[in-house]
Amino acid sequence: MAKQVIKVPDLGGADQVDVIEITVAVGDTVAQEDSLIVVEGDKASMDVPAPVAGKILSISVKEGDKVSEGDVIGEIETDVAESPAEEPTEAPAQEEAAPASKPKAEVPAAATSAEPKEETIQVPDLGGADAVDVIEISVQPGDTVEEGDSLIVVEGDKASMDIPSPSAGTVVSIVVKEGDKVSTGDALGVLKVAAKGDAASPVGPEAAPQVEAPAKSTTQGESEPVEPPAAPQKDYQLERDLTVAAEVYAGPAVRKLARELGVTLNKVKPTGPRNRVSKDDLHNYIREQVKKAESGAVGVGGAIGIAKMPDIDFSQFGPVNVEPMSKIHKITAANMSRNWLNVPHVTQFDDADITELEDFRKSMKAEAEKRGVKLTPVPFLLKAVAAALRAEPSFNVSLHNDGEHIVRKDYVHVGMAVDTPKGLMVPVIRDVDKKGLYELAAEATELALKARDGKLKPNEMQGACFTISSLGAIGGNGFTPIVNSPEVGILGVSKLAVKPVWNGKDFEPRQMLPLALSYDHRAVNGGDAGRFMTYLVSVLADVRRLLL
Ligand code: CAO
Repeated sequence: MAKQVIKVPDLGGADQVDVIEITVAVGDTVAQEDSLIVVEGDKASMDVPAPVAGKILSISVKEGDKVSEGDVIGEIETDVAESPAEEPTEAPAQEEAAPASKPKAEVPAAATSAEPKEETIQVPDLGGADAVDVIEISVQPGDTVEEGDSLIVVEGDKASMDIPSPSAGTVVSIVVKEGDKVSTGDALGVLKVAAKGDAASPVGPEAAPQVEAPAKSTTQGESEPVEPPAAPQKDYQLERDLTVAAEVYAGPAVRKLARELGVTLNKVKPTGPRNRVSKDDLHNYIREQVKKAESGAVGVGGAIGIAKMPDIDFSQFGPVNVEPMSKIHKITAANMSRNWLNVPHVTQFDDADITELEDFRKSMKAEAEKRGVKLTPVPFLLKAVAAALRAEPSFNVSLHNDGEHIVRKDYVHVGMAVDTPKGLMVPVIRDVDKKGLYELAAEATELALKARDGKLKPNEMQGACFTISSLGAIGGNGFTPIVNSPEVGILGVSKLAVKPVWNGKDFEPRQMLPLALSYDHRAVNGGDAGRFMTYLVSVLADVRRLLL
């Protein structure tokens, strides 16, 4: 057994390519040349294969990272005992593994004429790969191309790559078609090279860049830097799209275009050979989507299109005054639509018997006032919700945006909806489970005041696991609150009412607090919610349970 560091192989001069897929997990056993990760640059995507057979000990990169040749991507335990002195990171297998990444330093057959000149376009050095498939023809005769524009896309066993135009000019002819097999040096077509004042760019295998193809050779020998993709902010949606898209057959140019247009490739109907998505497929997809959106059609059996609301001139019905919405109101409206449309809501109702809680609260009111705090039902609700989140940890979760993971939280921060003149604000009380009732009452009052004065800081409105929305002081006997996603649930509290409750012998007047629990049914099931609500109601019915 020997441990071997796995490094990124020669990328043909490309630098800082994106890791778009991790194809193995720690503990996986792989054969030599099995794909470990997939990287993608401006013009090509390629697998980074296992240099040897063995067991994956670690993977030190993640999707979205940028890597360059020689970067460590993980460790593998090989079956073969190696000499300790041997540094095995540049295993020979890598050479084969990156077939398209070995540029040859051949001298270009440079054209030096200043006149426009027709030149044969040849397949560049494919790094030893032979008879690769032509999977896409990106240009047609008459097209004007810039140096570096993709002419055709080829695909071998381990990588697909664009064959870029060696010079700026006009495509005279393309002599290959999709499905053909080509090798280094094969003629692809003829290019009329634009006149240049200086020596023209080389034409032929030597000139073409390899995997990443950044080397738009200039006379100074500069290479143009690989165009960095959009700044990789932490965007779960993008990560998920990349993961899904990585499972689709498409050339690098198509992938790049899809990324720019925000299209998830697996939604596009492929028409190319081997179910490959072409640029035309992508354009057709976008055209269809635009048509659907414009017609306002409601989709059947697939994505739901939402019919646009008609513009109505209300003044035709009577006098009106049209006012601008506050910024908070606009943000709230956008968030409500987003949450309402994205989160499959279920709302469960119950009444908590808070007769004893109310007796206790009222008996403590004077003492609380001496301490400068107002003891309303809200601090009790905060404390009870925190206890329920701890007692039912399956409810203290969020659905990860990738739709494949559940985030379990070991903290209990609770949001509290506050009605302000400018709109709804939701300050967050942190570590509610660790705070006493007076402390919670003081904090709730302070945050509500800050919210009404517009003085909440952004970090005072972030990080809640759950929200309480209390309309108890206003009225009503029930409402269905909207989950403040990515939180898992929200408790709508209505006005306390004295109701007759059967105690087994008689109807007894009890102070009943109507509760409505809305939750994200993707993240939790009805059973979790039922247990959460039952526990919550039992704690509110007997606050001594909070001490247990
Ligand atoms: N039933 C009956 N009375 C209640 C009650 C309930 N469920 N909850 C509170 N009350 C009483 C309080 O005890 C208090 O009475 P006293 O003054 O006699 O003690 C009175 O109503 C007013 O309470 P409050 O509003 O000062 O304080 P609170 O702790 O109940 O609420 C806060 C604080 C910030 C939650 C509240 O002021 C608020 O803004 N609520 C609106 C939230 C909202 O808009 N939700 C909807 C969101 S979705 O659109």
